[in-house]
Amino acid sequence: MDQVATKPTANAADAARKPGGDTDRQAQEIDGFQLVIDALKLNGIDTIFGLPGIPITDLTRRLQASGLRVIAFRHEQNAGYAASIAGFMTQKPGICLTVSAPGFLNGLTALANATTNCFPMILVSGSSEREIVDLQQGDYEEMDQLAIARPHAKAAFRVLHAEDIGVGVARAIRAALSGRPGGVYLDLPAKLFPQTIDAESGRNSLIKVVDPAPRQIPAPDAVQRALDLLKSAKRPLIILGKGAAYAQADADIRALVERSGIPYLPMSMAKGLLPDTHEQSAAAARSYVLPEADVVMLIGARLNWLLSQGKGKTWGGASPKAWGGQKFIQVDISPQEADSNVRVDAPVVGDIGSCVAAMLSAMGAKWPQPPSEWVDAISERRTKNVGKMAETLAKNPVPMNYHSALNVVRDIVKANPDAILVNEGANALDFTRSIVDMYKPRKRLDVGTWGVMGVGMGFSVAAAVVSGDQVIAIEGDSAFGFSGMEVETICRYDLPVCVVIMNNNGVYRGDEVNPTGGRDPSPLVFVKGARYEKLMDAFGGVGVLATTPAELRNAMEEAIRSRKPTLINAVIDEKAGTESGRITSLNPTAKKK
Ligand code: ADP
Ligand code: TZD
Ligand code: MG
Repeated sequence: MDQVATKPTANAADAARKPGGDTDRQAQEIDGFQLVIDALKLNGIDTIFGLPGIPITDLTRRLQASGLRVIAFRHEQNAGYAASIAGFMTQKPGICLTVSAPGFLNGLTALANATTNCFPMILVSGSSEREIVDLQQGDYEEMDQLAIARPHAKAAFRVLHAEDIGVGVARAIRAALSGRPGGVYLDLPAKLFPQTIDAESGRNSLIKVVDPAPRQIPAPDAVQRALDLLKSAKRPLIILGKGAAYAQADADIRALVERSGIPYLPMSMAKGLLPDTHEQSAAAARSYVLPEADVVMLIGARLNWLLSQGKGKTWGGASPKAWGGQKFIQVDISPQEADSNVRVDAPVVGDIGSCVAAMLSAMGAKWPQPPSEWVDAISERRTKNVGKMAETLAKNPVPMNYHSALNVVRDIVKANPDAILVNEGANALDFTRSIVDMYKPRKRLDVGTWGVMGVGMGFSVAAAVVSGDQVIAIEGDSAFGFSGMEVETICRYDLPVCVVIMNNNGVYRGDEVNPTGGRDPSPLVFVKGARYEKLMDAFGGVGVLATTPAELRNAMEEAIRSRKPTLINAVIDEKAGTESGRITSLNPTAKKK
């Protein structure tokens, strides 16, 4: 947040000098619109994701006029997802700007998702007249937005007076970024924007947030307790989560893993924190290491459903809820996270950068390496599984299946390690995660903690805007449908996004039929052989139909060479997927295929 913003003085004066009024009085006043803009700029906010309308139309216009980048979407949910992932990538709160009631609600899903995923984001929504809303007298887009946002946000604020805008924006930024990051709601009623106050006191009311995410140094005894436990382990394991990716402590995290010699597992969005090809990666031996490990150090990863709550069969427990006997070290900024599912023997509370640095210095240069039986057993399984996967990937079935298509994506990402991979779907998600290696931190963005469909195009737009890097979005055909209209946004801003739709004609599979024999199709299938690539054509991008790995490869290479908005419709065998992908066990009465 330390970029120096343009002086509010100049902006206020510029605004007051706009055609229509040049009196001295106006020159000495500043309005709510300008104070919001100046407060954001003062805090280094340079990009806004949103969708205009009453009462924020003029705000979007004036934000752009003041030099901020305003990315306008076709649906607020996508703008919200864009803001949240921009927050994850940059450690600055992503800003989503919406209109009242329905626009606000459209953005709210993304706000709740940001809070769930610990992404820093601020949803700024215009709202209707308080007096009318509170008496329920039927205003245009009437809704008590603050009350509705509160349970879905880390914090929620409303600003009623222009002189409080500086405080409101500062509080929102601090709440989003400090401690465990999350989603914040900022309610700006319509009446706030045209309010004017004296320009000088307006300027003085703005706050440039100092140190919005203060370092939180772990207690030395907590660090020592963790290291003692780690040292005692016979079969230690490190699990890196997206909190570790967010922390941007990449070099120290790598040094910790390498100096300790301990095998590690990356959670989905932590892939690439160390290259997936790293010799200590145990990803290809996951089902072996989880039940076998005796001490597990979690760094920025929660023991939620994605890790089977730290117990049960996955961890070697005798029954679905039984503890597997592992001891856990948990490195996390939230002091309440430990013991949420199973006992944590060594919580280390602090920001990951400070925690990892403290561990490195307490470890010293000579750290006993884990027993070679453990490391060798993992490496043996890894080699076997990687070999098996290589055989599967080399097959060339007609039609393509997930493996033969993703083998191409795997090569393309290897050749373009700076490309950002966005990924959603069920089979399209799970196969991509396990097949496509990542080489650099924060390059894999996906459905996260909720497994939510619909993040695809919002994430893609934000990733391209924020980084300038090529984006590759691997999308299930169902997943794509949730945000597909944003291909227009991708074309409008001419973003280097290559969308690949793994088109298997449906949700999980495309071969389901209506059991009654009636005319309606199964709820799980779509129009067969849909031509998604024509959507991209419609807006001036490049659309390609790919029915073979060679066609897919050519189209992806051309997309990356040209950096043109591209949509590739990759035709996948409609019988290739499994119900719910890898999480069939969570699906009540799942059909066993
Ligand atoms: P994954 O889904 O990859 O397992 P989670 O979202 O479950 O990851 O966990 C991320 C954890 O990281 C959260 O518990 C959060 O409190 C923590 N976290 C986020 N940012 C930081 C940070 N800068 N320092 C320490 N912990 C962090
Ligand atoms: N709605 C939302 C917002 N999130 C969800 N996760 C779902 C519905 C349920 N769901 C999944 O969990 S995956 C999925 C849905 C609808 C789509 C799977 O189909 P796909 O991928 O075409 O995207 P595959 O490759 O066909 O499995
Ligand atoms: Mg599908």
